[in-house]
Amino acid sequence: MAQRVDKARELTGKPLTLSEKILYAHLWDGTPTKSFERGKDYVDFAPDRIACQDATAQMALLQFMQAGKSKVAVPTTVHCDHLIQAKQGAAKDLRRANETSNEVFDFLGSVSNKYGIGFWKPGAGIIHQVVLENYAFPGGMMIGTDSHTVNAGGLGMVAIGVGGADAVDVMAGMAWELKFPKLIGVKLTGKLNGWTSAKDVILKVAGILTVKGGTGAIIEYFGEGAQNLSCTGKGTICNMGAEVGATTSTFGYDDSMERYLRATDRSDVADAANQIREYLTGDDQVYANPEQYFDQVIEINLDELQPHLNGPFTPDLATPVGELGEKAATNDWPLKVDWGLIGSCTNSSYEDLTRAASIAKQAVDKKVKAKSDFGINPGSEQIRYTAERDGILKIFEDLDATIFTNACGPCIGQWDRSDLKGEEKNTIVHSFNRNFSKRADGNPNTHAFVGSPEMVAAIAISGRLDFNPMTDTLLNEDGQEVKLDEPAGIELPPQGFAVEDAGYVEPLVDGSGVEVSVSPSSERLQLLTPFKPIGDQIKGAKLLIKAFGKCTTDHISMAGPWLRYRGHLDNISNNMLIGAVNAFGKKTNFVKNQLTGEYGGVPDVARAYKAAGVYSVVVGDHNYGEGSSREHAAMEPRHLGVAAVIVKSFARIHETNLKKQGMLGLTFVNESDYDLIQENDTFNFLDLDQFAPEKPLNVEVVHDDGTKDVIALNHTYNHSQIAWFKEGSALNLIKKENAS
Ligand code: MIC
Ligand code: SF4
Repeated sequence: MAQRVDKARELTGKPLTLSEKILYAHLWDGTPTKSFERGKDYVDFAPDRIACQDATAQMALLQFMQAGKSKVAVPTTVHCDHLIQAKQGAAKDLRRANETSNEVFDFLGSVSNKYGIGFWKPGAGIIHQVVLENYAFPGGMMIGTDSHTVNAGGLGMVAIGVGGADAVDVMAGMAWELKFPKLIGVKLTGKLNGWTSAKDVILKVAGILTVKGGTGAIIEYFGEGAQNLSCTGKGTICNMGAEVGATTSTFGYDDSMERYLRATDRSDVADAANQIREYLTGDDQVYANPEQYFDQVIEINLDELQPHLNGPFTPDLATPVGELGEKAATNDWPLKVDWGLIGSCTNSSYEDLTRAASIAKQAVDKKVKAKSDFGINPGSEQIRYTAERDGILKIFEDLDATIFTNACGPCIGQWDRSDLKGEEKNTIVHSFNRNFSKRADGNPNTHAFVGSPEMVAAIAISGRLDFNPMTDTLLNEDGQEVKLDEPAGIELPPQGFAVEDAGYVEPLVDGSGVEVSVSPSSERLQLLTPFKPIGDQIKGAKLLIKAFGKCTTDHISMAGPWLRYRGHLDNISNNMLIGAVNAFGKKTNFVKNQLTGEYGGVPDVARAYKAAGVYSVVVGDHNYGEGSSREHAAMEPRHLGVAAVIVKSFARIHETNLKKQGMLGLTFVNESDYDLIQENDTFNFLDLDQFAPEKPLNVEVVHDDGTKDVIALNHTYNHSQIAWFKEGSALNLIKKENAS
């Protein structure tokens, strides 16, 4: 690393940020030979490892199985965490998940065993906590098939969320390509105090940058304030960097990371890191004059930072606690809070649980009954076991909390919420990272607010969204007014972490004899058939839907109950865009079939076009495909005959996913052309046969009355990505290359 970084410093002729050091140290070609232009050059990288979770691993591994390799080329792990529904508590829920998803877990387990992939069983924990505890290391680069892979930035990595097809490249021993990111520096001064926590740093950053402000950039945190944060706190901040669209976020190696590495039984890694300490953080000159070296700089004083609650429906709507009463009244958000949920990959560390428990304990001691229901998802079996040993879980249980499995649970809609009958308007608070409409419980009228675990605990105890624990009192069972003291947490367990069975299964050294079988009649798994190239003559394509407003991957391919079909492309395609609002009529899952004039669900109309041999086109607004890494959001439209997705702007991972699947992801040169698109439009691509990098494409849009508009569309395809389009998908190209 030292040698490569020194070379990069020489070539760029300037001091380096940590992000640049890690990027230049992981070039596919080894020692750097030239400097790259940020935001412009496509660069081939060689990540150190890969992590996949059960909901995305199915498609990733189904693709990998077609790549013709006998083993993964770099260390890879699969984590079973998304498919476990929270309902009655850990023991029962886990048993049920093992029954209902047995086929999928077996598939993932045997594919892992066959191809040399480490397998973390259901109940072992949430991918990003497990990765932080076991695999992340300062100065490393990893990719993962989940947008919150970025969590590992808390241990000084460049860790990036990708679609399964990207992971397949690296598993198959090929380079991984990324446009060299821009750099946003966040200087943290001061020290967190009182009710403010690491979560509030990212809630604040989200308010400043908004859901697309980090697109194409790495966010690098530095300054004395950064050093004052715990390692898992840094993980929280990096994790939620996904919510501003950032490629990833990272922090320089420091004492907090060393403490964490030693506490998680990795003193060897800490010792190795200590030997090249200066290479694992940004150069002093960079942090002294950040404006000269970053594309954008934000400064946050932790001494003054206020606790926030962000929401509802979007993670960047930041409101300081204390101002929520007024805002809720103006916007008609229900003040009564029904649930407080603590957990998810962003906030389920030992420290998080102890800080929240310090609030819960006060409620018990001061005889305050919690007004909302409480649910807790520990981040890993190691955290759960240790927290149980240290009496922390007992505190929550004394407050009648339900301890759910060490898994994603309600964060991804795996939540059987029994307190609501229909689609009642209601409010919940949680320590998760995303709060898109319908995400936790499928109810479009659930107003979800994101806060720190300790703030979630306080709000849930009070049962009111406008409760401000810093100033307000609560009435206890004896009718006395009591106040909650500031939270107090424990960074790392004083007696060390402990665990009996962490839930890890080591793969066979030689897995060639392992049989992987997929039943042709399975409704959950389906072997993939290669996509046929779309070709360069797209004429007469019909508008499928013009999506109005926010269209995240949750809108395109909803999670919750649909997680069931993540390994079966045809079945999961029945959820395609059913959450997107049609700009014509403003309804969801109700679009016009131009061939019949009748209205129907989006997947049905798409299937009708496909059956008639007609391509279709999806049109969307800004930051289309925000959120998840799930490539189903690209594979479904591809499978159902969508040739092009034309939007004002894309979220990074989704745009790449579309390219990988051999379809067109294009943006309006003039954003206002979005307004020209009408319900009965037909699209004729005029110059797709001249598809070339940096050359806009032109499409003729024919309206119902026969009038036409020719619209210019930008794209970011480079030569190799155009080759994917021509072959029908990136996978088709890999197969072809491996066969020759
Ligand atoms: C999410 O938080 O949205 C998920 C579920 O973890 C996704 C992955 C998926 O859809 O499987 C993500 O963040 O990438
Ligand atoms: Fe799981 Fe939620 Fe984290 Fe996604 S954000 S990995 S669903 S805990």
